[in-house]
Amino acid sequence: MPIFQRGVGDMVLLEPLSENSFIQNLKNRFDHDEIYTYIGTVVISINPYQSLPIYTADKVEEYRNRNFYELNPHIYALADEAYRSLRDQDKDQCILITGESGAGKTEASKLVMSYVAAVCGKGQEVNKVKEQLLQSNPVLEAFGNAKTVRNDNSSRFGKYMDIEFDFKGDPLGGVISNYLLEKSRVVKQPRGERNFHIFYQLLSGASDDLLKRLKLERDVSKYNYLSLDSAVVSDLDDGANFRIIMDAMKTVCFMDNEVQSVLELVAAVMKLGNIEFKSESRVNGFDESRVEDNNGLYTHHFTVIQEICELLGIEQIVLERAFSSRTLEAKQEKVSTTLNVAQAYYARDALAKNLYSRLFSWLVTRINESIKVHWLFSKKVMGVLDIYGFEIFENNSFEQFIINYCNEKLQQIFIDLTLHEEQEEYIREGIEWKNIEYFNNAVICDLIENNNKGILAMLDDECLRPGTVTDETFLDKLNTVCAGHHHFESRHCTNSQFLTDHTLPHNCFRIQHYAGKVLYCVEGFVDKNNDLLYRDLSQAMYKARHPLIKLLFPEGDPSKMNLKRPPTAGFQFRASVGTLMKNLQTKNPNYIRCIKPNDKKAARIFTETLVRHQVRYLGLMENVRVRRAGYAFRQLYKPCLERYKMLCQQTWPHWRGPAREGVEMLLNSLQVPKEEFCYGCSKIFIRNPKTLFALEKKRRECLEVLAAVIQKIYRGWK
Ligand code: AD9
Ligand code: MG
Repeated sequence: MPIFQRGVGDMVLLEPLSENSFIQNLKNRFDHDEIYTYIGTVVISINPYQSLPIYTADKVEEYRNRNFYELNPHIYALADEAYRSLRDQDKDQCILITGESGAGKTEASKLVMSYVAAVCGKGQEVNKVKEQLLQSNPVLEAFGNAKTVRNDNSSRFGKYMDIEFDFKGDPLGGVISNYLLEKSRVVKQPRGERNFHIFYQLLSGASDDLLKRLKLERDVSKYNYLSLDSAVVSDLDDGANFRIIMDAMKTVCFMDNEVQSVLELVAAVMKLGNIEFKSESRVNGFDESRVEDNNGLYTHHFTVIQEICELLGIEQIVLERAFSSRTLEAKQEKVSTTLNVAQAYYARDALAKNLYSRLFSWLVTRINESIKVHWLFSKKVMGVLDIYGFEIFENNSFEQFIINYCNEKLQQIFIDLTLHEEQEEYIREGIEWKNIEYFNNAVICDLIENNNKGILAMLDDECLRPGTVTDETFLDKLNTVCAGHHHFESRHCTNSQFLTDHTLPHNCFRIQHYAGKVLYCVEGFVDKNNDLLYRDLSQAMYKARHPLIKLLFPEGDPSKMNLKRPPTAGFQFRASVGTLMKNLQTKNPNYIRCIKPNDKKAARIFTETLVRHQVRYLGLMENVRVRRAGYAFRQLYKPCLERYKMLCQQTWPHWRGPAREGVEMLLNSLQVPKEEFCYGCSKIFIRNPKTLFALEKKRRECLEVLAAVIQKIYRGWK
């Protein structure tokens, strides 16, 4: 097999092509620290789990303004190509980064951003914009990332960032959209995982004085919401990162008082976990919850609830009342019912989750204010999408369901644009084509998002239905409606024999995702989808004197009482993913497919079975087959002729006939072998990237000669 020492850079050129040779090629390259490999214009990136000297300023210079296939495969080549087509051809771009948790998506997105920042315009104003765009990353990572068993810096929210440029290609600013933060993490973390980074960073990096102002103690073990077993992550320096984040917030133009407000809320969330409740018997026989009068953490003269109320500017009695009773509104009548201890803990956790996730959304809004483009002139856009990767844990809940649904949608867009669309184009252009089979995951997307019978729609139906609604009634419904769907399995599917798996636990259903089977436990689905916060709590928050917290709970405003139920979490997510997909489809896509080489987060280990699995589900073999059977490059006749007409006497400077004939004349005169190209109805198709590269090289040489001639004439005139 002619695999060169460092493997073949573009899988399209791999001979012979098989799954084994494909993986061998990846391994061969990975062993030589070549972590990037192409499939045509798609970049495969394998996480090296070590810092490689391939992102230096010299490397940036090397890739700058160079043809995509000219140099060794690199993420910079993709970034450069995307940036240049945006700048020179006025095409909006999007960078789609996919891969499972820990595969390197977030790092890849930062590399693309830093490359673009390095090669685009300079100047004081432009540099400020660049700094702000780049520095938004550490801020959002501190609040939205956490250590999981898969990744020490796992994104627990989805992020899409539009970077906007002027006609010269200078950055003007941007807009960030965030997708559903995994807020359940605030109050509970799976074994071996941590809460969001900011909690640990604050405790470790804040000065004694700041901690005192926030009524905090440095010791992580003092806080119930912070997991202890993995509080220290070997590669993370929480203290140093805290200072980096504080600086980054300054760069993104947070005022000192805003930073202080944010930290006060973080402290309050942390302390909420320490409120305990006890049961108090009432005359009517009911038990009512009371806040336990325990000692505050910092000064032993205060109770925790006192400290929280001081931090947030809330009257203690108001918050205490909201933890022991709730007001129900029925037919314009207000009825107050008491909360028992379990309900009080539920209310406490709901408040902590809501406070934190709303704070996170506020941070995104606040950053957007800073990086917003103020002038209304035509702009070009590069979107960078970095979401949470596909996840299979021991226990998978609503969050994994949402995350994996998002990944299905991205896989769908990849299939649509690279496999389906590619084959359709050949047919449209009248080019002879043999169809290549691939798995289309549209059927799984439909199982989840179908308006009537989709899992999310049924969950909403359950949540909105009057009567007793539980996770079990939801599962019953799934068992009836989804029975018979080839990607759905459960223990009690009705009207289906062959998909009833008696080995499955009672409270679970299983989905055969494109990337593997995932068993979801329905526990908490209804609750998390409902995402309800007792009105008494939102009203208590709205009454707070704290400037930020008031903003976060607008529904607590009694004058704007809205009895309409807010949309469910699932509904909102489905809608925002739908909008995102539509947005992506209007842009020219650039793909980075990230692969995780091992499960140990370790350098130099390439676990073949793991990589094989990813290669399969990412559809990379189909991708390379379509690409090979087809043509690497295509362009409408007219722009193609315009670009290369100088290479042929008959077409230069003007070609008077139809563009297609001009291109024919051009390719014939350059003696490009016949099997290298094919004439479609409106486009020329070129098979091998090397052919295109040769054309580009000739064009460059020609331009140099022309430039020299012009200079000579100019000098002659002088
Ligand atoms: V998740 O879906 O958010 O859980 P990601 O985003 O795919 O996941 P991430 O980019 O966070 O993974 O990468 C995980 C870790 O791998 C990083 O923290 C780095 O330590 C390591 N990594 C990833 N890419 C590179 C790289 N190009 N060079 C060096 C890398 N290290
Ligand atoms: Mg990530």
